[in-house]
Amino acid sequence: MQYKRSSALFSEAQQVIPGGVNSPVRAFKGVGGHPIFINSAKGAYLYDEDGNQLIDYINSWGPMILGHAHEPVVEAITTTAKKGTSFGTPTILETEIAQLAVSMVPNIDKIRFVNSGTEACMSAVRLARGYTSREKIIKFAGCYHGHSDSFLIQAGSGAITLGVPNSPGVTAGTAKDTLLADFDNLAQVAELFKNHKDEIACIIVEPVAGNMGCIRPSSGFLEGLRTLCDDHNTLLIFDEVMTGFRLAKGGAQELLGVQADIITFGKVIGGGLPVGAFAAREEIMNYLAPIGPVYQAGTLSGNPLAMAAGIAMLKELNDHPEIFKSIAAKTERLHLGMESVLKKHNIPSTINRVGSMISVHFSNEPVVDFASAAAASGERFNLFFHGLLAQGIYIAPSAFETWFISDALSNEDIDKTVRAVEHIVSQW
Ligand code: KE4
Repeated sequence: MQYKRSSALFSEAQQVIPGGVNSPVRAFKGVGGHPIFINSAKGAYLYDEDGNQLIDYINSWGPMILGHAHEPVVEAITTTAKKGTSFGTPTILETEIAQLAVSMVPNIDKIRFVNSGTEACMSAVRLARGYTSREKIIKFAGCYHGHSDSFLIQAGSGAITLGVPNSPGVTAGTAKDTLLADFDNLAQVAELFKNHKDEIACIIVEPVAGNMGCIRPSSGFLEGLRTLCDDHNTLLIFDEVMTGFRLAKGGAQELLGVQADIITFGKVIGGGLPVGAFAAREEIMNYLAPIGPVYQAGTLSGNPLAMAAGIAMLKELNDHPEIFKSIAAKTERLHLGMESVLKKHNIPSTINRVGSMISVHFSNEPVVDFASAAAASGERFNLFFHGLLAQGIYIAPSAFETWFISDALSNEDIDKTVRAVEHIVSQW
């Protein structure tokens, strides 16, 4: 396959957009080469500006769980758009999607809609700080909660010291209130509570990590966080921007059986339009303006066009819960197929999978946290990525991302992907 037009379009884009993209991971910096410009998409396939058809395993980084241009979602958007796209007033669509989300997700009474996962996580942390009157938060190395200052923090000298900024523009003042621990390491979290007694407003965690590849925590980790939070009157925030409405109707809380205090959403909940949300039991959510003291706002929050897309998406998932089993089975087929090929050719590799999230790591060691994810071979991943792209298969352009399976993928698409993997690794 050739991507000449994408290459030219990328040069043009870089003249007027920093790095030619509106989100860094799209620029292929991690894997080399240039990004692919997509013209349209339908079902499991992307159609790029060079006329190539690509099997899509990113699905806009999660939202397209039913495949691209899913008819009921498109219909909802086009019908609603004709009535106006945003009024800056309450609409019945907001109440409808809120009632639907509350009925699908355990342990929430109220939900506030925003415009991105970043906004949802940023607002959830402010709400936790306001509700507890505490300032510090705990996050985990390798977990990503969007680009709000409090999250762009890396471990200081030791893994559990005060955080330091990992981006210019983030101040030391902000960084000092973010504490870091290694994912899946309960002892480090207990140590942080010991060193910062009564200072910690919340722990924010991806209940299944998706930003260092896909990593399911060991059993007992999330339960341990729940206990530590209960013991210290700290709120537990599950960042379900990736896992919400993907791992199950009720997300990771339902699949893993652990309850958080605040849950954040994005991606699937918007049906492909810009929507984020955060939700909790009533006594916490009532701390939010206009009824409570914690301020949070947004011009386009809950706009009818995005709400209509989200309602169509959530209705499909709510009315057809068998979809979750279907996408998990497709992901298992992909996993077993790739695993048998990688083993046959003795390629040091490990595949992580939870539901319809999956990632391939070129390492003989299990990938259980950021350090083990980083220890895998980036060089082999880049060869793997470009080898698949050359055969019309589009996976995430970074070894630290997760693949997202859509229900539009057929067994033939999956088997073609496994054959393409064999074509690559048989030459290593
Ligand atoms: P957004 O602000 O990008 O909508 O959501 C931020 C976010 C929050 N929490 C989790 C667990 C997330 O994965 C994300 C965003 N995910 C990335 C993919 N790793 C989006 C892709 C991108 O940054 O372009």
